[in-house]
Amino acid sequence: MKKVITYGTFDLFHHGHLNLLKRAKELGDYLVVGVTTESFDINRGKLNVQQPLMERVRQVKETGLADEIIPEEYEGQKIDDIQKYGIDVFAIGSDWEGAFDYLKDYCEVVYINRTEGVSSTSIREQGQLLSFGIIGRGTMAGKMAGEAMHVSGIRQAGICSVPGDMAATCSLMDKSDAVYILAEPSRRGMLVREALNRGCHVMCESPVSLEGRETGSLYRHAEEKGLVLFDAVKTAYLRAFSRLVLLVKGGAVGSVRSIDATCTSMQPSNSWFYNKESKGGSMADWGPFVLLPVFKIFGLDYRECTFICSMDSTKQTDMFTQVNMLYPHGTATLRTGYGVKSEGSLVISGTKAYIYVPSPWWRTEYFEIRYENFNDNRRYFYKVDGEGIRYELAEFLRLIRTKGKNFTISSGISQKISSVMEQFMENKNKSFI
Ligand code: C2G
Repeated sequence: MKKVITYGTFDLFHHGHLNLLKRAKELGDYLVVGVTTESFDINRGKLNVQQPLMERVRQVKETGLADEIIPEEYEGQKIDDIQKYGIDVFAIGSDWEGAFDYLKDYCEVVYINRTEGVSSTSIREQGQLLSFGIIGRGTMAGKMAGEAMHVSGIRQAGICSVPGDMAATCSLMDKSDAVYILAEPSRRGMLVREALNRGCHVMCESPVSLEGRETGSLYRHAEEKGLVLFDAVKTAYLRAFSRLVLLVKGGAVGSVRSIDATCTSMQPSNSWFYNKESKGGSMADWGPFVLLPVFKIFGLDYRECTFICSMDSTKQTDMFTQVNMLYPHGTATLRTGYGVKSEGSLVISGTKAYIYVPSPWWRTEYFEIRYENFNDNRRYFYKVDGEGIRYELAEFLRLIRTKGKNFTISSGISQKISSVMEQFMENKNKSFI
């Protein structure tokens, strides 16, 4: 019996996929189809797959062409499968011409002519290409524009980089289905409201506003209008970070007693709003990042939150801030700084073990669970492509498409980040050094 194998994502199953499976089946007597898992697709940079694995498997099954369906989970699996299933022919579409010649050491490799004029990407984009405007300037605005190119389903509507030019800002909002807002912290709340009023979905740098109640009201406003308001703390959407949170919640380190997180850089990334009027500063920029693990792990009900702060006397903005938070069963020490050099690590200490995430933990690909006996230590790796912003962008698009709820950064977390900022700006429980 001649055994054939082929692989694919088979998202939004179309006649190109069907032709491919028919031709593959004709190459032998028995067809094995490998369907990619979500995590394998993310790893190879395919971020916009719309259907879950089991739905894609069902579609392949319904063709009646596959004798066996298996998940494709890791790089290098094809060689394992060829050996494990005794495969004679590996077949794949001609868009992969040459890419799998290395499998010729194991079986025959056939590239099947691709069906022209149809693809999952084109189906995804039909009539639902989201026009995306960027409001703000500085490194993140440029990075966002670059990363948007890696997420299919987005058409860039333009960038408005003149701070305070409301006419240009509103005209860009009117041309956009969704906007990314990276204005100075003091203007964000106002811009988010304007964008929502103009019917735009909004992705906003964190904090969304500098007042807890204002942020809460913006989320309610978005909900009433059927729009997505999305707090863009990109770390939350990195796989390493979300897996870390799941492990902690599952008890991997026991009960968590303390969280220590530090984010510092020598220069402010957006120096144009690093001044008193804009209310920028090390805490406004980095605060949401260091608060993220605390709110995800300890929850929102802290007992106390105090600040120790060092100010830049000319700009009258904070250069270094330490936040001390007290919870019923744990504590957090968070540090943010500009012009202060430190180890940008995250340590989560529990009763069984601790998690260590090396610098820069907010862009992490790697972390370790460390035990008393170092032989028990475990290491976790998750690749991050590009700037890592594409993952949050893909999630933003998914929420718009599915009208789903954001469990990664809920409106409650976003609102709490704003509340801490509000307390900080009002000099509540703040000492100066
Ligand atoms: N295909 C085709 N014609 C199209 C579209 C897709 O023949 N118009 C083929 C592809 O060449 C591939 C299969 O259908 O052989 C599945 O395509 P995708 O779902 O896009 O999967 P792909 O990303 O090509 O995954 O390990 C995964 C594989 O390497 C291929």
